Amino acid sequence: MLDIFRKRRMWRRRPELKDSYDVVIIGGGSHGLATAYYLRQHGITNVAILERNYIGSGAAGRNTTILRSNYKTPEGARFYDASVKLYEGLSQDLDFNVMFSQHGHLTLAHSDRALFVMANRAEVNRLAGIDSRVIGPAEIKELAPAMYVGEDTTYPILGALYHPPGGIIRHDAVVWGFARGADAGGAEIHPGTEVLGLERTGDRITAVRTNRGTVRAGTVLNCTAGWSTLICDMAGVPLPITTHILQACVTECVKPLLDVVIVSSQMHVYVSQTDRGEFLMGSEIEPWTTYRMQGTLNFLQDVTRHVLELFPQLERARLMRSWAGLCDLSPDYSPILGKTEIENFHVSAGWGTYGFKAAPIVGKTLAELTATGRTPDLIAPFELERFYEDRLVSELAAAAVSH
Ligand code: PYC
Repeated sequence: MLDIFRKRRMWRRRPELKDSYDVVIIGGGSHGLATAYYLRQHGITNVAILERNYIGSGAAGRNTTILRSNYKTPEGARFYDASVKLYEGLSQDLDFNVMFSQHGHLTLAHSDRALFVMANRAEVNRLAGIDSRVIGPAEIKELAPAMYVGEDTTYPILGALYHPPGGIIRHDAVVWGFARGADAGGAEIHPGTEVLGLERTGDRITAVRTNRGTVRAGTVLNCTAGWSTLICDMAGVPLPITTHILQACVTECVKPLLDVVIVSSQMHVYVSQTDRGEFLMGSEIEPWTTYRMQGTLNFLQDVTRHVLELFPQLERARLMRSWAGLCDLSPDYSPILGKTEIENFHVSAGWGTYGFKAAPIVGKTLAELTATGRTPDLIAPFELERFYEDRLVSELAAAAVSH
């Protein structure tokens, strides 16, 4: 092969599956790939990432690309803040441009009650050292001059929670960057490799059965988001998770109008403008449970109605694409991250609509747990065990998606 083509390959071709790995990661999305990447920092390189489809084909490729850390609980805020900080340095770490546009995030308040909740969130955020504050309509207008902030609307804007470090990022660049870094560190990426079963002896998983053969594993990590309950069922570990869809869509490209992320819980919308110029918008999580990633007309009608109240100038813009992603919802809307009752089987699950934001910090902390056997302090509040000990970390209503 010519050198020029060899250099341009992002990662090695899929090799044959070996009989055994130190770590088998199920799920080739942002969490699985990030974990493989950070495992290398602990000298663990005999790693296989098993992906049923192509890498990034699940939630990593079907999200809204929003990053932020203005969460409701101190545990959540600290955790997502660590993630945003890793994202800030990720292009440099990976030597690959992940196109993080950190241009700020506004959560609109349309009632006194909403303003009170925002003020509360700002306090929690600031105590964790996170830049987050309540602002009034004049400052909102300065930050988003194209948005309609008149009082003659269904939901007049009284203020907003302003979070300057929030922004958007290229989701596929994150997937490709982590995949390239993981591959360079020796991890094997196996797309088209479906997990069919887990072999368990006592408190250990001994092997992973796949459509390409059975592999023995020192540690198994379940990073399959929307499908995490199915994989955990194979291990005999029930998860308190239900899987739903969240839909989003983009318009055709229009001239630059918006360079902050706009979110409204009351209108159930979030809107941003991509680097290409599309308006990316989404609405609330669908209430029914499903693994079918199929969109609905109702969603398109609702989301466009609300977005047009904020951006009437988009009236003639055409919709180009829509998609639905799986969201694995836990009872308190915080993740289920770390150890399970099986000593060599750890999970990254229960993300709801927050998973993509957490990819680097999940990778770093899961890698540390795998390498040392100790749960890092940052993720201790998110252990599965909390549901048996009544230690919930409620992130209910920390987003505009009805959860
Ligand atoms: O939590 O920022 C968020 C979000 C946006 C869309 C879905 N979740």
